[in-house]
Amino acid sequence: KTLIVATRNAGKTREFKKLFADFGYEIKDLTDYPELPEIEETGSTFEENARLKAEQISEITGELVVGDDSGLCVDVLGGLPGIWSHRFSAPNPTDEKNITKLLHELAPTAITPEKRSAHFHTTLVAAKPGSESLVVEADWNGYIGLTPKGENGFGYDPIFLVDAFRTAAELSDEEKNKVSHRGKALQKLMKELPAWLEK
Ligand code: ITT
Repeated sequence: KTLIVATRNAGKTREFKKLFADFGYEIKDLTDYPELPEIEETGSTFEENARLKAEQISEITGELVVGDDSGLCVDVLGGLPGIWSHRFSAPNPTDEKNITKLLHELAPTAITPEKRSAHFHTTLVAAKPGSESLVVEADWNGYIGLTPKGENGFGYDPIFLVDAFRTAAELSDEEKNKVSHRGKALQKLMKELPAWLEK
């Protein structure tokens, strides 16, 4: 059984593979299908973008596909970068440039962590041909640190403080998956998937 994760983000795929390890699916992502077109993320919500990725790839391939749209929402920035998280430092975004831009935008806010509260969000959409998609979502609350720390994870993990001492990039994949937005959303998905697949 194959499950395609509609992503080109290697960090996401690694977390999916760990969590789905015991579920009996072979996990592929879009790097395994170079012939597939680039899906434009034209939605204005996480769910719309996750749907675009999952439903278009499922329609083309005829396979079971999961789309993940996720991002970091910073309270003092009114929820930004949010759905723009990947493209925050456009035109040529990298994780490092995104982090630098976010820390720069937060520089005028007071140093107390409460003022730098934030959450990661993930919406997952599972799609298969000929049926209504399945949608689950989850959040992970934390604070934005003052400097990047840690080598694990991806994206904004080095500045996402999960407690007073550690960033998300200082957690192992296993530790992160137990508590993260994606880990929690994937646990919900795995719970609901068997009944939905029967439909
Ligand atoms: P795909 O669309 O190919 O899946 P993407 O990276 O563009 O890859 P998104 O549009 O969902 O995916 O953007 C998500 C961005 O949010 C991602 O690039 C990171 O910058 C950030 N992000 C999401 N989950 C994260 C996590 O667990 N840790 C750190 N940053 C995360």
